[in-house]
Amino acid sequence: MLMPTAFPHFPSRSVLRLDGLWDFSFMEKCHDPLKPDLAKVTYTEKLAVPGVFDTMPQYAGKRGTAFYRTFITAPANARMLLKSGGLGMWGAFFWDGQFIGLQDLPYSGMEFEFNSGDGSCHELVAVIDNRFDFKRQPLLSQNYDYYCFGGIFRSIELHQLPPLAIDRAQIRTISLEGEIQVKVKLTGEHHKKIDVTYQIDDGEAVKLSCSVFHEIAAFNATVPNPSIWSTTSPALHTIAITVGNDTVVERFGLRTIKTEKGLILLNGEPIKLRGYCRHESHPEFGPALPLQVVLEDIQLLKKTGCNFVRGSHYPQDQRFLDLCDENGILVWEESVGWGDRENHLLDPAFQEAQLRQLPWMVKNSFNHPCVIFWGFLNEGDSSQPKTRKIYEQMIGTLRKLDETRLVTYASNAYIKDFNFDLVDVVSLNAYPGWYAANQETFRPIDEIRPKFNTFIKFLHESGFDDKPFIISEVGAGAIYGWRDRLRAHWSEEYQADFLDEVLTYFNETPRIAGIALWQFIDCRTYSSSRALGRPRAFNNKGLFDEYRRPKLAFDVVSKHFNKP
Ligand code: ADA
Repeated sequence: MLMPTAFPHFPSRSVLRLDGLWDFSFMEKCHDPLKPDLAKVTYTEKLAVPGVFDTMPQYAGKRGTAFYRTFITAPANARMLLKSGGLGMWGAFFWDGQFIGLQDLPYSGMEFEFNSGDGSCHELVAVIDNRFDFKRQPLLSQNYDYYCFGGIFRSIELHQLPPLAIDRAQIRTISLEGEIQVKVKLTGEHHKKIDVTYQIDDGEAVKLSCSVFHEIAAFNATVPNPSIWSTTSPALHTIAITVGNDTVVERFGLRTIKTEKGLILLNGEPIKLRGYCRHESHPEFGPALPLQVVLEDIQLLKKTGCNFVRGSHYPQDQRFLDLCDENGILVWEESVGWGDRENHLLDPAFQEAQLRQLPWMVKNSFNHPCVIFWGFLNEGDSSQPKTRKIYEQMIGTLRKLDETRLVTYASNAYIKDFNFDLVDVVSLNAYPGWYAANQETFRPIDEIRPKFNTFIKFLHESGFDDKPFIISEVGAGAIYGWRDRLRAHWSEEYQADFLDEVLTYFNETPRIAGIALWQFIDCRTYSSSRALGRPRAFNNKGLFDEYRRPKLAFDVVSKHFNKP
């Protein structure tokens, strides 16, 4: 089989990739971006898709409504599917002036089906809004410690669908010896029984007749020459599935992920997770990273000996996950949420949007062997009993969508957290030695061990010894190039000393199953007065700066992470 480079791949369909230059117009005060008067928009220039407009010289830092337009040739009255990989902060699509889809979940890959209508030349407009407005966009807020960019972050594709089409196929590992379960989700016209043909890698094509239940055709199969996926040997397999005139090629890995007695087991073997939280961010491209930058990040991650990335704080770019699959990097993927307090957590619109993110995230990333954790609600108000219900709902939804992965959330409620009993893995964000509890402490680094030791004691006393514990954030800021003989806060020296202590402690403490240092690269953040605590309006706790230049701590972290 000719090997595609991106998955899922639909070789039998007509697929238009819409990346390129689109006509562009910007309006600061569009009253209702869901009902724009498109006839009145004058397109004055061209902008790149994918791309963000609010780092471009003319629109830098601006908030408002952007109109992106392109023209497409498509047959009349055809069944079409628009696949948009992710945008921000809010978007709506119009086809020949008619509304076809709302992409209101930032960073989530979403899909919209519609009919192409009359004629063959069509206008596609994406209306993108990057204004903070809780009513329109309850998932993002100006308080979040990362810049909320405006634009089309990831590729857009247009598929022409046959009357019976394959949505996705989910592959589950039943045994590491190569037994898999395949669930093919169908859309369109189908009978209760359908003929399916599949081929795994270069094996023989197999034909079978399958019952369809709730639009899903399920069957078991055996990988002819199975190889297990692991961090040291990330073997991948492909399966091509044909139903009617539609074929999908999915890539997967044979691996299991479980917990036992406080340990994380990959393929039945304990593994200690060593890595970073990573933002998809760049001063010029925002989250619309060129593939070269994504690849550069992968190479830097590997260079420091990391085997784990927490994809903070949103559903990930599929190209990054593909590369993690290929390079044996484990991933925690999470939905959007950041430090939301009780008033947000109890708000019905916020909750609805929170829950609606999960099926998209799971659908898009299900077949990536690299993804081992589903996460949500970073630093939500988990010490408030009233918020427990939304935690239960998020976890319940995730488990229902995917019983094969572990569920967790990053807590900063420390020993006051109310919801640890619900998760598979307890994850704690804490900044001892940086945001010092006692500002008079002469050596703040001395706060690190007691802080985590107290937490480990709390877990023991709460009866959570069986749950793995990972440090999901810890870090110290360092401004690239700022060197200081006194090794003070913000210097590269302080960060290097800090991470040396954190990782010495981590390596010595078997109770800690993993660590995600905050953070991999510096990322742009607040433009408000909150930036007073964020010099340069960047979160400067990266091991690399925003241009991926290593700080002093690079050697320290590499030394610890590369220890056998
Ligand atoms: C948090 C948060 C991160 C970042 C970090 C920090 O706990 O989850 O996004 O803001 O703190 O740098 O303080």
